[in-house]
Amino acid sequence: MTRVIHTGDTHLGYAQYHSQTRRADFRDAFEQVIDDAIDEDVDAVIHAGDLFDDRRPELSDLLETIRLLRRLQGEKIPFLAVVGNHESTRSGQWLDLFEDLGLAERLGTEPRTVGSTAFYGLDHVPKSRRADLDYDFRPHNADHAALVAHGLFTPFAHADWETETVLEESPIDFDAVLLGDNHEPGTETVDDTWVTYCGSTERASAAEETPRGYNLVTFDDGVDIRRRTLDTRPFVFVSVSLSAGEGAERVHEQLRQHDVTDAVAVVEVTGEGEPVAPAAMEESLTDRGALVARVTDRRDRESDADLDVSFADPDDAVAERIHDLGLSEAALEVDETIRAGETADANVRATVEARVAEQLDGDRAAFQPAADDSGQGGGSADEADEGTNSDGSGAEADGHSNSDDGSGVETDGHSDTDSGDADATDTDRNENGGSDPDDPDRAADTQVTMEDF
Ligand SMILES: [Mn+2]
Repeated sequence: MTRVIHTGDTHLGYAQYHSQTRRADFRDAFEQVIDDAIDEDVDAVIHAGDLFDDRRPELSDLLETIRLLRRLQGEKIPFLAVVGNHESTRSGQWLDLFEDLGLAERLGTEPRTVGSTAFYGLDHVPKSRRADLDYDFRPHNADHAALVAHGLFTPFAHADWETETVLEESPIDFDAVLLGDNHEPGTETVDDTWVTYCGSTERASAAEETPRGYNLVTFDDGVDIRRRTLDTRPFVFVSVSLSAGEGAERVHEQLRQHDVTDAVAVVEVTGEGEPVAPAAMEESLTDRGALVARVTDRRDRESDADLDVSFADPDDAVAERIHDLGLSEAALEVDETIRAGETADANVRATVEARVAEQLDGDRAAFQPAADDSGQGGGSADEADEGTNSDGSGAEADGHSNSDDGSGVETDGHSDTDSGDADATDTDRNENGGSDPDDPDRAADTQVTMEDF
């Protein structure tokens, strides 16, 4: 028998809403998983990728991660993981550093047997390179086998990677596939194999309304997958529909009915009525003790459809528009160097020249315009899913969270043999909340992180 915790998408280091408290929340959620692993004395902690939110975690995030992994190490609980799209770098993987320190093991094509189960790993691989994958997993002698992978797999929402293909092409007969990337938990079977997303451990976007948690997976006669929820930062979701003649006072009245103390308050205003000033409402919510408040007036869109900018976070808005432009990877990098980079002004010209020259030499694909993936961004899931999944049972994967794979910028085509270069487009951002999946604001899942091409 083998009993493991299956977690993933912990996004350590994510200062959501530019809040250091939120950064600590992500750390705390992961620490709860570690606490439970030790309390339950599981045989291993399996991490399905996106340990870090960013490929450049800060030193404090690294130190905290080492501290937490060391707690597992002290209890002789192995930490087995794959690399997600958020944390993947071209120069090597953080996971290799932790492996070198004896704090983690990177799963791959060789079996890693824990008890009666052999575990294998498949890092996130950009779409453009999946055709070349040979799924060449080596044989094992265990009773059971499980694949740990990071990506958007069928039959879950927003899938762009066929689970059937992986299972068919793999020489191993897997009992279960333990997944990360889609932040919405869910469990299904594909060709008699259990396929499950554990979901994120903290809300990496306001679209992640259901409770956060992880899976407790037991391999015995069969595979038993149980969901455990985590005690995370409260999010208060309020939708106010105004009638003609109503305005800010009505919104305030509705908001006063909610306890927002220490919560992230996510408010949307719909319907008719008079204009409201989101900033004033956000201020009143934070005055009442909310950690963060985000108010979105959905009615703006109808009259101003071309201008899908939410001033809740201008950086995200700019990033989203740039994503929509469908620029090549090289162009995005030039933009990053000039606009938002850490390069001193005096060095911008030289830096841009050097990087473009480098790409001309080795990475011509970087000059391909991004494919048009507008229309796939954000939550294209059924709005109805949101309601049906609100019990957090995990049976549904409505996955508003992690939908845009940034396919437009995957033509990176460089020769790095390490799998899992992060896509240029980030996948799971939506700080503006709301429940309309087609709303461009909601599609602001696409935070473009251009630091590192
Ligand atoms: Mn993720």
